[in-house]
Amino acid sequence: MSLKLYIGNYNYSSWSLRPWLVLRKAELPFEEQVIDLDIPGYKDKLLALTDAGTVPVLQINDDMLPDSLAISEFCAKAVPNLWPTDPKEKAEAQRVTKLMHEGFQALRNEAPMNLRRRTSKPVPQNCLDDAAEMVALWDDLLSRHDGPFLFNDWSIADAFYTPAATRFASYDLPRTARSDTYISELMADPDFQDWEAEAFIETHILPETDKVNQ
Ligand SMILES: N[C@@H](CCC(=O)N[C@@H](CS)C(=O)NCC(=O)O)C(=O)O
Repeated sequence: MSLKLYIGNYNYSSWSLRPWLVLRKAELPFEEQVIDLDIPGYKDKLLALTDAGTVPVLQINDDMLPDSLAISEFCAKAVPNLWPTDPKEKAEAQRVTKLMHEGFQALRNEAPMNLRRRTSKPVPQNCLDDAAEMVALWDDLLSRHDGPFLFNDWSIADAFYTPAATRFASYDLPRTARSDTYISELMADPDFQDWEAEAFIETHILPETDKVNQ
């Protein structure tokens, strides 16, 4: 089976980072190709891959699979233990992953992933509300597990919250000591650090994203 993951820019593409981490943890060999976002012609390139017109897209032999969660589920079918093995834990991990896939809109808009960014400028209240809701969710899960991850061992849920964790660091968002430890754990992950290293040498800039909260 040959796998190729089309991704957006390392510094900004939170949706791309998620399945990239899952593929790494699954130890599935894959090629990756960056498509520079927000430049003339970029949308045509995305639409040439799939009708979704977004990245990430996983090419599986000759088939194209868009969407971070669908790609992660594909990996979970191929490789066990990307979800918790206990059925109740798995259902809860899938629920909180879906929550991240569909929600926290204000946090996503007002504090977009921008790995090179470090600022302490105040963010709007709706963003703070999302951040507080996320911290409460993490604290609840971490209090019921031994850690260091949301469901003890690393799972797809942690992949989905990794880009969110970076936003707490980038925008200096309030968090509890327990959540701060979790954020540090995700950001110290060697696979995440490989991705972050690419973001630090990447030269493509998304000016609109860089302007958020300036
Ligand atoms: N629900 C999709 C969202 C993907 C998405 O919005 N990706 C962004 C990059 S992070 C994108 O392709 N943006 C380009 C555009 O919308 O024109 C997923 O989970 O993969």
